[in-house]
Amino acid sequence: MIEPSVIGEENARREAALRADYEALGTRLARDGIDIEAVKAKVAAFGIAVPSWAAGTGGTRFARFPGPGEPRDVFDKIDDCGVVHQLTGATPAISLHIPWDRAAPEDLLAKAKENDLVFDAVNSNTFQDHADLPLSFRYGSLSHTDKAVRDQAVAHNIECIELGRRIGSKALSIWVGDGSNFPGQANFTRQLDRYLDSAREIYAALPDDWRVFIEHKMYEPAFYSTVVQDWGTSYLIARELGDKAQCLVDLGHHAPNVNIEMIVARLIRFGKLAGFHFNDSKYGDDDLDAGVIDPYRLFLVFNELIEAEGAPGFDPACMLDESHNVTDPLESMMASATEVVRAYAQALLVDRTALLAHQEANDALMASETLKRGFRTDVEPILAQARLEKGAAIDPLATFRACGYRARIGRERPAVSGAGGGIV
Ligand code: LRH
Ligand code: MN
Repeated sequence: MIEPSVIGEENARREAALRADYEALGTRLARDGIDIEAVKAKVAAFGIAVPSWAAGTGGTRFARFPGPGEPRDVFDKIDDCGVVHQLTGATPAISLHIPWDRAAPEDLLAKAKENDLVFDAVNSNTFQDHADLPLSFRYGSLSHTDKAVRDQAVAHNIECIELGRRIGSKALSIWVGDGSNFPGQANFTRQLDRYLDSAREIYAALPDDWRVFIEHKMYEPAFYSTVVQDWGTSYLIARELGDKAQCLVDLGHHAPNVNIEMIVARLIRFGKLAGFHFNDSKYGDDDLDAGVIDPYRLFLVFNELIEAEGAPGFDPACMLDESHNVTDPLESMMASATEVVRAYAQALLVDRTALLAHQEANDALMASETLKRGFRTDVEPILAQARLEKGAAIDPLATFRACGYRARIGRERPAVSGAGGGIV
């Protein structure tokens, strides 16, 4: 963790300016009939989960360029994610990936407690071969033609549920890369039915209070067809499995220009929205920092979430899923978490009564302007005030750079080479 006095010193230098900005924004919002304290309270209560696998430098199939202080193991990753939460106050949970993060549950719990973190969904991994598993997932996993490989993949997912149960997780997140690269290589229907058979076995192993998240993705690593390729397939699978199965939306898993906020509205309407892997993208599954390419899209997703707040069973899991190839991974996670909270805060400011009236009156421009008014509002004083009141940093990035954490772990942890490519 970071020395609290360092955060105190950095905050002390910024508090007067923040107070002035917060008061000015409060006055402006009050003119719109909005109580800034009420918005701040909701922002303060909002938290997202960070992915353990994004604590280290990410890569592409071409290369990975690790920096100083790369995490050596899951415990370093939890320490690093602890710092992100300490400075942003907005990332109280960490999502693990197995087998990358396999460790004794009691050790994981102790390290998480040390960092004031809890565990969110557990991610299974049947898109890589495991050193301790005899069969290969080269031609798929849950949908593989060979029952023995499917059984191996099912057993791995059940192992993830067991570990997750012992560390307090309440969800299993399943993304499989299963698909094909050649027309004719796979029978689409037989392949999906094999996937469904496997998924039913996993579903049957879920504790009563758990959920299973089905994550769709258009392509990669398969480049012709993907078994769980789009939200429609994911929805059909979740409906086939049962009430504990829902659909996870990774923002980068769609073709460019797909209307993701409408997919979100559909999944909410039918009670099947599991939650999100937030990131941003311009072309493919770029896993860029949330809000860096299209912050308005992120805002529009949150606009749908606010519309649905209070709906029965509506409990979307908000997580980041990114690959930080050219930035300090912790700085990127802090900036991304802040952009997600910013989109939430801006969506809270939308005058929903006016919006509905404009929609019902087909006043397209005023409906758009009503949304934009929320998006155009600089909510930074609310975010910073919420952080300050939580003992976090008014300016997380500046405080991170001032505290010397990167240099410290750079000294403590051995340098690693960037052998080969790969996302982690
Ligand atoms: C697949 C994915 C999935 C994770 C992986 C690290 O692209 O989004 O959520 O398992 O990234
Ligand atoms: Mn994802």
